[in-house]
Amino acid sequence: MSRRDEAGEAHDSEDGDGEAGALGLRKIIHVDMDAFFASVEQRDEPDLRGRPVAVGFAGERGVVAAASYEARAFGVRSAMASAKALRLCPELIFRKPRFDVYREVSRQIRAIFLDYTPHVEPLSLDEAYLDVTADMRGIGSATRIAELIRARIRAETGLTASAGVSYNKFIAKLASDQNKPDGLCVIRPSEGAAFVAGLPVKRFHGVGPKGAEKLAALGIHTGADLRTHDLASLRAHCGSLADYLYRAARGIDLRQVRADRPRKSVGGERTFHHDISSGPTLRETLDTIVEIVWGRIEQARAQGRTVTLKLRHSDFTTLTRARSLPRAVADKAEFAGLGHALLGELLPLPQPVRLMGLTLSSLIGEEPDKPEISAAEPAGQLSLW
Ligand code: DCP
Ligand code: MG
Repeated sequence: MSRRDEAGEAHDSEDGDGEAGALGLRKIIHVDMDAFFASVEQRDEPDLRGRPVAVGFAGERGVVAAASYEARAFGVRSAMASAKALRLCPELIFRKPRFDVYREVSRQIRAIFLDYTPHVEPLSLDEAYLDVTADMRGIGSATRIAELIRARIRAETGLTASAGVSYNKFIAKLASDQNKPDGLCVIRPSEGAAFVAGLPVKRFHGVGPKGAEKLAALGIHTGADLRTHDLASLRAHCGSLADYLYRAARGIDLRQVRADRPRKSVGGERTFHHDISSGPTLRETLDTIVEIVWGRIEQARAQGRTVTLKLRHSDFTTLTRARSLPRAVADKAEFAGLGHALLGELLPLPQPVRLMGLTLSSLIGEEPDKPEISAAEPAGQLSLW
């Protein structure tokens, strides 16, 4: 929708898209880098190009964070145990993650997005939603904007990205996955419902492996199956995700692209110079972290119900333990007490740790939209049940 201002120039209105906006019809691009960590390693080490590469640790407890498309041909996937990946692909080449480099690329692509719209919502280091309804540079179509962005990412980072272009976030994200790697997929409003009907629900953002199992137990495997269930039945079985799924099955998603997502947690973590396994040393470190984090909580005037303790082993496997109260954590002593109780459950440790973190979440007044999206790196598998 456009209107004419006094200077006679046509431009889109920022907020009121009238009827189309109310129906959730916007122009959304979802951009997602291809095999992100692995592609960065192949870019920076040309010998790795064209070969099966995994980013992660090869050790017994190691996990694959990212797999190059050459590795995927053997069945290697993110979150797979490294030992299994090596069985599937004995020539698999492992590289350790270099988060600083990934963060730098993430900054570069974000700067490119912001050249086309201020409405950029990052989901993780390598993906973001863009609302380009307003077409602020007068490029003419969302598809063209997506093409320009993909070309610039390639030119400026030496990496490829895939993009989905559609009328809402839900479909744009599914579309970006459709023609990976280095692909573009456009789903128009008239095509949305049919597109969704044909997809397995496990591809829906927010449906993790457990969610997919639950839906399968109800006989729901595809978008078309989902559509046969009414809202009441979904509410009975899927809790807070029901409304989202009900609309999703119809190709509808009313969520806005939110450039500044509310803060979801306040926390802090510490990486050790030497790996630690001694209980008393860990407890001392926890006290230091409590001091730092509680300072941040006070500064942010945050109030939250959930305390999460994170421990990362030297092979990067991570353990988390969380406890939630029915009300906000009252003070520093209670916060510390909960942290120590969580640590107590994990002691003695089977192997030393290199990092400890403590976080306060379920912040009062800041409960996020569904589905809950991890804004943190690396995304991991989202699960809403
Ligand atoms: N990542 C991770 N652990 C996971 C999943 C992902 O550490 N369980 C990291 C490594 C990935 C990056 O996040 O490179 C981006 O995740 P994606 O799900 O977008 O996967 P890729 O970019 O690797 O591949 P694709 O081409 O399928 O997007
Ligand atoms: Mg990706």
